[in-house]
Amino acid sequence: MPTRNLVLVLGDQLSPRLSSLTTADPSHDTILMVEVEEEATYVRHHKKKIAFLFSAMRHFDKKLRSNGWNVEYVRINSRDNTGSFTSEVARTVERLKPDRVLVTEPGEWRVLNEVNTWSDRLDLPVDVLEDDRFLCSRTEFADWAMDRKQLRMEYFYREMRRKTSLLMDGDKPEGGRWNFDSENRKPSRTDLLIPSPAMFKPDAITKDVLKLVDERFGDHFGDLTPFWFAVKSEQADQALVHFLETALPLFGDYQDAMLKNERFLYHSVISHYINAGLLDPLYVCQSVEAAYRAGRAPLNAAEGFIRQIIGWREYVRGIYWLKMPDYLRENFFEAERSLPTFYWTAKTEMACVRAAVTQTKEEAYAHHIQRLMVTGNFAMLAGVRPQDVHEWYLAVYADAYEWVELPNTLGMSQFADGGLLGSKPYAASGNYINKMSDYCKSCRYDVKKKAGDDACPFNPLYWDFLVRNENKLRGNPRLAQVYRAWDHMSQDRKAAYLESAGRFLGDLD
Ligand code: FAD
Ligand code: DLZ
Ligand code: SF4
Repeated sequence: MPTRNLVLVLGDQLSPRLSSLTTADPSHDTILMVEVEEEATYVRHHKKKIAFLFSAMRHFDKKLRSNGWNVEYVRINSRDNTGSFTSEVARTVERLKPDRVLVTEPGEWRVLNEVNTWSDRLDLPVDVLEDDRFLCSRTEFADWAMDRKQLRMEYFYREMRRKTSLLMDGDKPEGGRWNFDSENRKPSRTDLLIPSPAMFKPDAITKDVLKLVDERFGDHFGDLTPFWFAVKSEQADQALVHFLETALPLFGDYQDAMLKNERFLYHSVISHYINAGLLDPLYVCQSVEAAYRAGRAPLNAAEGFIRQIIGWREYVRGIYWLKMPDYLRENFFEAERSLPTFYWTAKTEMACVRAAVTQTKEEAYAHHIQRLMVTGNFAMLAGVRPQDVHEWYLAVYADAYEWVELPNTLGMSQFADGGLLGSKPYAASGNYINKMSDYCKSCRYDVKKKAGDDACPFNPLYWDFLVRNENKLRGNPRLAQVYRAWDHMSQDRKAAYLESAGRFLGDLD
């Protein structure tokens, strides 16, 4: 039967309720899924991330077929594979001669830009449908942002609570407050019983993919095995249930904590499932609310978790589409240092950075505070070019797509947008890391020392960063106290800080 619509389903669109799939008709339309070199290498993604996506795509293909869809699935090692979305769509159009191409809008500006050229190139209508897996559409966010001087997440989040009715008590927030974050900053404790995320054994499809990724992308960063990610929605559901039962109750309390021997703490480790389409974000939040209503989790945990998804996740996506493509070039501090090699090798004496990079290499995962306050904080203090930092984060995490990674990295962690996302840079000395983790106990540096060869590098770098960027930051009211502290410091102390920082940065080069 001739194909009426050719429906392109991308690797992060593995959801049965995807707008392109609900618009299409299995009796007339053909689905196209392609594993392409260009997507795996435009940044050299972590091996585990490529394996996760290819395996999840292959499982989704199987499910679509069993539901009666006609699927054209092009494997990465297929002889005819031309290596990019554009060339593969063109090749399939040539062969199947559909009336039109349907695609749910891609998550990345880069890909959407490409898709927008297809109608002319192929001489065919190309329909780009809204991605309604997000709760806030791009236009809705743009309307919210219009005429606002400051785009603060907290106010956006309240709108999303009202819109979704999550944790609402009539028109009031459940528990009388919108935000319970003040209860969510407990430091780490080593005497807690900490669960681990649900882990799954690779099946035959995944084993094939692991072999393939090893052969083809063996020189990319990261360990391929042990591989324990869910690769189909039923498993991702199990991972969610496991989180609700074992970790959610303490998620809030220890959200900002870090422990040397606990990589996941009470985090859900489901962002890569949500972002690829294996879990629906609203369903996840409703499940968390149900756990709270049933008395299985406290309000500070449920609210803190739901805020991450309907607040931060939706908000950063809104910012991304509002500000792209210029956002990619932002560099408020004019930072120009290249990313230090230890971001790839973990060969550094800083125990906190070593732990975060080692874990990233082994798991393609680090939790939020490691990303923000360890690797992100260090890069900003050291003056690394934000675009280098962005490419690293995009490549190394299994959950990374530009729409979510870029605002988090460039905006939240590097302050490269000059304060669109946050009212002050997330800059911190070793004291913060020491308070929230047990890393410093086994570090060769001394977190209490302010300057000198043994001093924790975060200490002098913190002041060096503030002094280096004084003209851009002194006017920030949230930093007034910090600059006052600098002003009151003795000349000797100031010189010791700056000299230590200079020596450390010189050695970095
Ligand atoms: P949990 O701590 O259990 O949080 C629950 C869920 O909330 C997550 O699964 C995620 O879906 C959502 N969430 C939490 N924080 C954020 C946030 N700031 N932005 C968007 N969603 C959030 N998240 C990504 O999904 N992809 C990225 O590429 C990414 N890059 C980041 C880069 C930097 C520099 C920073 C500071 C943060 C980044 N984040 C990113 C946000 C956050 O670190 C991850 O979502 C989180 O660590 C994923 O682990 P988890 O599933 O255990 O999350
Ligand atoms: C990240 C990724 C990788 C590594 N490979 C593929 C692929 O081969 N085929 C595919 O459809 N998608 C892949 N992806 C996800 C895409 O990069 C993602 O869909 C776009 O960036 C749009 O968000
Ligand atoms: Fe990190 Fe400094 Fe602590 Fe070492 S002493 S772990 S470098 S914060």
